[in-house]
Formats: sequence, structure tokens, C-alpha cells
Amino acid sequence: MKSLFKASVALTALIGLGATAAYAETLQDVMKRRNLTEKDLMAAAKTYTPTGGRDEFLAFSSGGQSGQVIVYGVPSMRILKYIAVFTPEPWQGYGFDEESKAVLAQGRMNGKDINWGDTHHPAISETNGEPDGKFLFINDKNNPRIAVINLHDFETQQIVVNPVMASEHGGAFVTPNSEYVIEAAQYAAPLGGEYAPLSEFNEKYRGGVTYWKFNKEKGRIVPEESFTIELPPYSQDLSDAGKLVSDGWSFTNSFCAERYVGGIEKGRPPFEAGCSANDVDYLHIFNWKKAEAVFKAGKVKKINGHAVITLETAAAEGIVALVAEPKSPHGVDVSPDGKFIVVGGKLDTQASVYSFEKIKAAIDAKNFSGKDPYGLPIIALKDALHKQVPLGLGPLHSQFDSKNCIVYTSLYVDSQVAKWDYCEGKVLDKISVHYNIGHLVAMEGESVKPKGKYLIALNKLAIDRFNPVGPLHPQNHQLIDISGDKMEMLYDLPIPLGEPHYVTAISADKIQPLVRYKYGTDSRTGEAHKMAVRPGAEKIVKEPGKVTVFATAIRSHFTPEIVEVEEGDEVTFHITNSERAQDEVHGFAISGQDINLSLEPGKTATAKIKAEKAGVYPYYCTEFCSALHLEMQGYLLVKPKGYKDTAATGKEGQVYTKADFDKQYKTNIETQAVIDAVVKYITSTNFKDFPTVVALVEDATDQLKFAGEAKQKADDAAAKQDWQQATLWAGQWWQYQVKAADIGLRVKTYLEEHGAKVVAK
Ligand code: K7E
Ligand code: CUA
Repeated sequence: MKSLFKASVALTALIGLGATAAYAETLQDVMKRRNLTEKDLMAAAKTYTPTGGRDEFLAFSSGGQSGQVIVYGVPSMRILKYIAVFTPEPWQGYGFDEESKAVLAQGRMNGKDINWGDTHHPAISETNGEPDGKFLFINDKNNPRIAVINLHDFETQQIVVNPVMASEHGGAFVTPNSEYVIEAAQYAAPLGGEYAPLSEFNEKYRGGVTYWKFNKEKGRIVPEESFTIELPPYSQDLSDAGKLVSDGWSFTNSFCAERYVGGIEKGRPPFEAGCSANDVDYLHIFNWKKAEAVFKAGKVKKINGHAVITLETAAAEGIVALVAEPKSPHGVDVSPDGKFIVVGGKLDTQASVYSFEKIKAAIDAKNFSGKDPYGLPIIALKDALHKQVPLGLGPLHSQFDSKNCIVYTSLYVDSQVAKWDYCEGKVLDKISVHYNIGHLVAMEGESVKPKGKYLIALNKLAIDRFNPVGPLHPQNHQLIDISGDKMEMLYDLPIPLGEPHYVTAISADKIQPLVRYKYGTDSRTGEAHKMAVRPGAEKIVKEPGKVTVFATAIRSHFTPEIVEVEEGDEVTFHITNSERAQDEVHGFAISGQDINLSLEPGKTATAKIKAEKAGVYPYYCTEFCSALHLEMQGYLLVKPKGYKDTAATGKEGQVYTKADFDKQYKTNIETQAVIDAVVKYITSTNFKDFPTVVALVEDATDQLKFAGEAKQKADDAAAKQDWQQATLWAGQWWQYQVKAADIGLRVKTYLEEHGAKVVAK
């Protein structure tokens, strides 16, 4: 009824608007007032998404130091979600419920909680070289870890710590069928975390690349089936997996092949000087299929229980080869057909395009120019290179277009994007972006079938770009139209959460998330929660020193509402959201206990506290879930040890009479008439053709069942002339009616908007 009222107010307003001038200003007026050009209008038209509109692509952005993932739509550039990954996030209950604490605990290092991550590279799971929208992986550079996010609910379900590296960077990159998630080290250190003096850098410090085996059915990385290839202490950087003709291979570049160790405090030149002294670094070429066979044959050394293929074995088995790269490379990207590998260079002006065919021929013919100090064969640059193309200052990362041979490369120093032809080796167009661009992303631009259309420049340091918000500025993601010959700037999106390095984008129709969980799901594992209860089965179990509450949440109450414990008790709430309607999420917070749960429909989550101090602790729902959301509350009463109730007897609250009961009863009968009318309308349509509606109708049916039960209790109490109980239960009966009516009206609107047909009288 409330919604009916709102709708009629809106309607009146709309009619009123029609009666006066529909638009006070013309488009020209607005352009003048806001100083907009026609080009601006065109850009706006290309990104503006009217209310209710959907995006064609979804972008998953690293959240940088926030340890999260940012999801936004393209081309609207509207932020849709922050996915909590390495960092607690209270809205999602992440790090506040016991289930997600267990996920975060997987990421502990040396017994320490690590409550942040320096996320760099997200990657979507792939099938036949195309992103399939099932899982998302992201790495943590500082604390070498990889997280697995299930895209059926956008929740982090696994964190694996690299058992041998001290830092990493070249992750997460996946092989074409997600067989492996690749993670390459960054700063060399003794594998496994042992101490070694820097004077033994050449002998004891090492790099590496880890191949994490991924089980697609289970959606989990399998550490026992994963292995690392030990590498020289060159700082490995980015990686990419081969595809199609180069499937079975992977590529990782490196910097500081000089193996220089700084030491300003000892009067030595800093790292930056010694690490860029030579003219070349190395592109590492891996035959991971061969490495996998060597691992399966057991030719490994165990470090911290993890299988490592030693440098010696790698060299002997021909698993790794090196190719010279221009000084201080960054970025390595394999072309959609798998034939070329594009490498940038922070201190270079040209991008290098390597030919996989040539590399393969050199390896097959053992055509090497020499060996590095660790016995790894080196392929001469001329024997591997397809072309070097001058692009501008500081080429970094590359992304591919849907058009053949077209690639886009970020130019860090120039703050530009170059569009060029890597087959022919010529520059086609350049666009200036706001400084300084790091990565860039094209739609499915790293897959075997890039989608083109849009490119996003991922810029750091957004000075002078947005309204100032203090010395720490947001970063700037700039949307560029790449559908024509010339690139066109469309839109700036400030990113106010860490320094995102990389973004991966996928066609939105490949992402098909759940709208609700199967009843009683532990979302952090995806499995049935053992502590879930159905409505009616709620209970409080008391053991010495321990109280366990099996609760449900539904609009607009928790069951139970009052929980009494004793000082010192360990109190555990297992709460199941028993809603079936989409988006009827509840929260659960207890005063002063560092608890907030997010309970989406069907989910079961656990809050655990120690009732250290006697007192009264209100708990409530933290999501505005219904008109009576504020009343969705309860009390945790922590009694002093040995407390005896000697309080004066009295009644809490108001006293009700027969008149109160009769008044409520009359309201309820009238409400029922409205509900009956809505039900009549719904059942006259083909509502069963709409799954969303079917779920809502089930939910409304539940509410009406509860209403009937409450009515029975009211009637029983009235028969005993207990007007107190009778009036309260009549009130509860009305609450259920209101919820049923509210859902009914949602259904009616949905059916009308989706063109339902009347099929019965
Ligand atoms: Cu910032 Cu990929 Cu970590 Cu380049 S990386 S920018
Ligand atoms: Cu449930 Cu507010």
C-alpha cells in the first residue's frame, strides 16, 4: 500500500510536468551553460547509459594497495562492486564472519595475519584461450600470494601463499584452458625464505616462476599439483602464456640482469643505477608442458614441501631459454594468434616484436649464441626478433584489437597510447592521455578473439584532473573509443582506491552470477553450511562457558531476538537468511564487538565473540531491508557471573485492550482485500514464464503462510481474552501481510514492465 501510494504520487508529478513546459532548457542552452562542444556531446552519447541500462563489458580492475578488486561497466564506467580479496571489508562481512576469516587465514605468512595486498594483475579463467567468466585470479606483489574469486557470487574463496618466493609480480596469468595460473618472482631472494648475505647474491639468491595447477571443477588451486621453476636472480617481471601455435609455452621478461645490489648507505650507487647499466635484459622462454612432465616424473627438489625444478634440471631438460631484451623491459604480451610476443621497455623508444616461430626454430636447432652464468641457453636477438618498432618514449604494455595485426601500446614517459601494426611494423595513430599511463586494457584484449571497441588507459597520478581531495589524488581510468581509425577520448573515471595496475575486461553476457544462494550456503566455500537452520528450528544451545545460537533472519526480525549469556561465555551466532526474494539482504552487527555480517538470501554466516564484559549489547540489521528495518533488532544480554534476577517485577512496554485488538483486526482484514486483488491479478497472467517472478511469488507465499500462523495465535489469545498477546500477534500478522503485499506489488510492476499477458479471467 505504501508503494501504491508512492506510485500515485510519482504519477501525479509526471502529469504535472507534462502540463507545464517539458524542458525549460534546450540542448543548446545546456551546451552553452556547461561549456560543452559537439565532440563532448558525441563522447557523452557514447558512454551515457540511461537508468536501467546495462553495460556491454565488465572490467575487473586491480585495487592496488587496497587489496581488493574493483568492478566497473564499460562503456558507462560506473563502478559496480569492490570485491574484498586480501583486505577485510565490512559491508561484505569479509574478515568479520568466521567463514571469511578462514579464507583470509589461508593468506597468513609465517604465522602473521597479512591484512592487505598490493594487487597488480587480475586474470579471468579461460576456455580455449577466451575468458569464460567463471573465476578471477589476482596476485599480491608484496606478499607473494594469488587469490581465487568465484564469479558466481564475486566472492574470494581461496588464497594461496607462494611457499618459495619473497615477492612476486608476474601473476596472475593463465594458460588457455586455465590449466595453470602463472606467478613470477620479482625481487630475488633465497628460495624458501632462508637467510643468505648479499655477498652471496649470485650463488644463493634466486628468482622463479610458479605454475599453480587449477582445478576448474572445484574452482581451486591445487598446491600439491603445482611446481616452481628456479631461475637466476634476474628480477623477473611480467608474464604471459602462449596460445594456439605457442600453447604449452610461457614468457616472462626480467630486469636487472646485471644482478646489481645497491647500498646507498655504504656509498654504493643505488639499485636504479646498477640495474640499468647493461644494454640488455632477458626474455625467459618456458616450455611449461615439458616442465610439467619433468615435475610429474619427480625430478624436483622439495622446498617447504613445494616442488621446485632446479636451475640445473631446467637447463639439462631444455625447459628454459633466454633471449636478449632491450634494457629495462616491461610488459610482455602474446598476440591473439600466438605467433608474436610484444615487449616494451621503460627506457627505450621502441617495442620489440619477437617471432615465436623463430624462437621455436632456434630452440629446436639448438641455435644458441651462448649460455648465461647459470647454464641457460641464450638465443641471439637477431634469431628471435620479428621487428623493432619505434613508438615513442617508455613503451610499457600492449593490448590487441579485434582487427588483425593491430595493437595498442602504452607510452609511459610520453603519456600516450600508440596504435600500431605489429605485422608490418608501422605506427598508425597516437592519442595523448592524461599522465602517466601504466597498463591499458582493450575488451578481451589478451584473448585469442579480442573484441575491440574500447580501450582504457590506466593512468597513475591524476594531478589537476578532478576536484582536489587532498594531497593523495585518485587515479584516472580513461575510456577511449577504438572503433574507428582514429582513437577518441570519451571519459575519465577517477579510481579512489589504491593504485590499480592492470584491468581485464570481458563481455558482460559471459558473467552469469547467482541472484540468491541455495538455502544454507557457506558462501566462502560454496558448500552447504552445517550450522544452517530452517525457520522454526532456531535454537540456543548452552554448554558450560559456551553459547551457540542457531538463528534466522527474515524481514524484519531475527529469531531469536533475545540472547542471554553469562560473562566470560564464548558466544557463536550462526545466522541463515531465510529470504527467497532477490536482494533481500540483511546485516548483523553487535555493539562494540567488531562484528558485521552480510547475509544475502540463502546464506549462512557465523559471528563469534567472547562476552568479556557484563552489559547490554543491542544487535541489529545493518541493511535497510524493509520499512521496519530499524525494528530488526535484538539484545545480547551478558549477565555478571552468578547473577540472580531480583529486579522488581513489571511489564516492559505498553498495555493493550480489546479496542486495540479490534482496531488492528479491522486493518488486517482490509489489508487482506488488497492482497487478494494483487494475487488475483498475478494469477491471471502468465507469471510462471518469468523465473524472477516465480521466486518472488514463492517468497510472498511464505510470508502469507507466516501471516496465517500469526493470525491463528492472535485468534487463540483473543479466545482467552488475553488482549495483550492477541494485539501483538495481530500486529505481527499485519507485518507479514505488509511484506507479502510489498512483494506482490514488486511482482505486478515487474510483470507490467516485462510485457506479461493476461491468460485467465
Ligand atoms: Cu604497474 Cu603490470 Cu605491476 Cu606495469 S605493472 S604499470
Ligand atoms: Cu534486515 Cu534491515
